[in-house]
Amino acid sequence: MYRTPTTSHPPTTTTPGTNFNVGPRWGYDLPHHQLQLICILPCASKTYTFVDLQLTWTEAQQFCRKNFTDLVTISSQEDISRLPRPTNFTGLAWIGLFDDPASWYRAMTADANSWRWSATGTTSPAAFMIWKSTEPNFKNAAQSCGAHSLGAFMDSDCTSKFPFVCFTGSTEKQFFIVNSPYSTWLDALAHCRANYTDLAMIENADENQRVTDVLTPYGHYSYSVWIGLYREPWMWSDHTLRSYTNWVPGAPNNFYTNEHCTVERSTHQWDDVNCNSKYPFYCHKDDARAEEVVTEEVVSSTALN
Ligand SMILES: [Ca+2]
Ligand SMILES: [Ca+2]
Repeated sequence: MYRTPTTSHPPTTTTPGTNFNVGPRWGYDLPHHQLQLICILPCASKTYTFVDLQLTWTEAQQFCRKNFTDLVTISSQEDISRLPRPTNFTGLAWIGLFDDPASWYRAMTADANSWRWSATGTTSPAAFMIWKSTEPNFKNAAQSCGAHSLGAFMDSDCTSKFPFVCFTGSTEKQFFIVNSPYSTWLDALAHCRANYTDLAMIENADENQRVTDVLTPYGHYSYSVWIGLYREPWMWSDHTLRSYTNWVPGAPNNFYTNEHCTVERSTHQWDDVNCNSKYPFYCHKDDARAEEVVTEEVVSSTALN
């Protein structure tokens, strides 16, 4: 069952690139990871702890989960103002934001930062993917839209302008190349939804071949064309997405092509770095969760008496 085009949620109002939100904004069912962001009163309060140990991001995550609740999650400037950075500490410190390649590198998983098809807003049950040899590489931390080139997938900057492939049908898809105008991924999506079903959704080798075939007569076989693959890079350690960010200008940039974890600088601004670097870190403890445990213990002791 594919979505039907909607006029109440125009897709072109969003800034493409990192943190754009294709799913619920345009009429899909709300993903489970966003349901977790809904705050039911009373909201959980958190306490923050600075841990002065030099650990990798994953080691820090394990430490926080064992001794607190998790690596810190930041949703607002107010959260930042509560971080207990030591006054004499000017170095880098891990926060809970990361872009785990295990979630998206040649994989289509249920994680919030993994690949989706625009037609459904979800991963494909078949999880079919066929990547070019050096892709996906999340170059410059700017490539979160999927293109098709030489019969295989690649990730590209969503603001690049390419021809694109739309489709109609569900059980038997038909694919159509749109040559003009070359469009950003979001504009291509809008065009496909207005005139066809959606951007091309490729779920098996046969469909991949048929997409390749529709490009060949138009001379675009060796060029990149947009397809309906996209993802929302970066998620928090608890696997949620948050709209608030506080990147330092120029970040994230995936400068060394292996920068998938986030540190806080002394200015409280964020940068993406190699997850295997070792830094101190912030943990948070969910106080409401602690109170729930206390409540359960009280009930248990009462029952025993
Ligand atoms: Ca790429
Ligand atoms: Ca960086």
